[in-house]
Amino acid sequence: MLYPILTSSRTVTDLSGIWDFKADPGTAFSEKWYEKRLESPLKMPVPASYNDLTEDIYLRDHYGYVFYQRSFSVPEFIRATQRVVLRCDAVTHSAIVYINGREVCRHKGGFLPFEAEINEYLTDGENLLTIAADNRIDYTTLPVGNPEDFWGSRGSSHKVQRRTNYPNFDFFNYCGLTRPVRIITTPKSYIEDITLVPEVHEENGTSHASLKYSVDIRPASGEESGLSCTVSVFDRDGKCVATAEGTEGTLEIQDVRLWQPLNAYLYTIRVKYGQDEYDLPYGIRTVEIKGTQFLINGKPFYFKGYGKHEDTFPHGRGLNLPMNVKDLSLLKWQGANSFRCSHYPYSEEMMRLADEEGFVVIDETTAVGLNLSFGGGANFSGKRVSTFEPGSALQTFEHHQDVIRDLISRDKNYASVVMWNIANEPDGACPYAYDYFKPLFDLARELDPEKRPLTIASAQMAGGPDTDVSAKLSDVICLNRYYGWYEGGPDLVEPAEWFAEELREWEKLGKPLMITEYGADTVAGIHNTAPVMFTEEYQLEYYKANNRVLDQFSFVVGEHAWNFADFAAGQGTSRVSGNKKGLFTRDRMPKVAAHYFKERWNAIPDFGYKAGNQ
Ligand code: BDP
Repeated sequence: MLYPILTSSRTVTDLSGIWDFKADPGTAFSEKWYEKRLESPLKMPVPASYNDLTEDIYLRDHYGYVFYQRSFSVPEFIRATQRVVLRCDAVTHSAIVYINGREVCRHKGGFLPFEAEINEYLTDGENLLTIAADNRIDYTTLPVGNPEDFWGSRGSSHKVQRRTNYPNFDFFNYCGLTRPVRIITTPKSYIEDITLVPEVHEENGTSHASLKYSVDIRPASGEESGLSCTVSVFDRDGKCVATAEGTEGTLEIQDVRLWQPLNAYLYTIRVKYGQDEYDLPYGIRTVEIKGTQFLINGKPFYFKGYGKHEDTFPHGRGLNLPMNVKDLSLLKWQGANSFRCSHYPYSEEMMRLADEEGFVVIDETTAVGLNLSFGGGANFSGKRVSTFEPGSALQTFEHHQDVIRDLISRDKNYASVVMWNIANEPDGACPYAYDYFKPLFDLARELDPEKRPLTIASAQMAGGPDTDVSAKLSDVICLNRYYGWYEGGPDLVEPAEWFAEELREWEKLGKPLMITEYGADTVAGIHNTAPVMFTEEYQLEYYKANNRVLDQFSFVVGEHAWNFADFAAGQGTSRVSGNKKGLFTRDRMPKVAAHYFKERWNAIPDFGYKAGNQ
């Protein structure tokens, strides 16, 4: 799906601003709230999560629908001649859109965009736009939630209401219209999508790129033939370096300037079809796995960086452009070169920024919480269930396919994206895990025009290569490991030995491996002369001990610390106002270990770090 931009043929109207808002007490649909102006609404900004924007604990933890409403007009001359489209970049976790009381579309999944043509819904003058957003998560949604009270049934009815917002994952279930809502116009015959696949050849010390392209066009009726399609490539100085005719073909770029980590170079791919025109910023680079190496542009890359979250105060998971810029600035300051979109696709604004700034990205689906084995698997009134057993309670497979489809469709052209993560910490040791994941890996491989590497971020409880399904499926083994925290903390010596022992097992597979999570909760400002858990000193010693292990193994191609910054999580006895594993606080101040990583990462080159892995 194309990102909405202004071009000579397209307009974009951003509906960001203050909208009317009201939480559904359970009667909104029977009272048809979408047909009229909301009564006594709150004022709510879009984009943002609503949860932290009032002082009401019940709204913060509201579980169910909320209604957002505003009005807008589209001039008659535009409606008459152009295709008018409503695009929602993210509504958590599912949406029903109404215009003037009529249902326009529904969408499931809170982190990917959807759009609908709305010409036929529009009238002269003001139109009433209502978006009902539902934050409920269960065993059919991604992420996965516990529809019932997982933790027991004590408590008053008020408490139960609050407790029902209980995700099966460790981040706060922020909701709402978290990314922009826009009205886009295109000509009636229009460019639906663009797909590019680069191939780079070296000749006499210079690189040449063959860029295969295909343009997905939608002619208006009567214009099925006759409209021409032209694709041109412009360099950064605006010089046209290649051009081709037709909806499919190859563009030859001589002496190509490659997109490199932290040294990005973006061409502009200009597509013209009939009256429609679209400009796609595009970096040319290659990604390949060779033995235990992860090659970018043919050179062995070492991942330095973090698993992140889209999480700020008070936006929640709402788009926060200043913080996106600040975060990438902090990563650069530390000598980091990459991050993982844990645990859902990030905003398109962040992806475009990563492309522009040269950050290497592991792009992730919303598949988190796919593990029903916690607590002995007794989630179902005491009955043991196997997470992926066909017919068991987890029914995410079809939605998982949709998420993979939509994620790859949205992000396939980003140079920054070098790998797709199909799931975070699923029940990888479940005997049915292979049957669940194999078709998903096949689907992703088929859909990705670039055939990037695929992975799963594996949990410790999935075990080693003999039990963890990722040993069979992942192109790069990605491990989330907490040796010295959940495993063996507060000891840091023996857990490091266990870590090394485990890596020796994975090494036998002959695949590259990176650590996608390791960390220790650390409350900023808590210090001790001895490294005691939760102090900044413990976090520092924890990372030193683990990094000593990572440095011993040449097949280890990267380290992503968990987490970049402290973030909000569900309430519980092990979370002190959120997860405190950040190397930065939630307002982005460095803990002691952030300075240590700055020194470490600035000394580690982006390429060729592991001498034994050349
Ligand atoms: C891992 C999860 C991550 C959690 C982290 C933690 O992938 O989402 O936040 O543990 O416990 O299991 O901090």
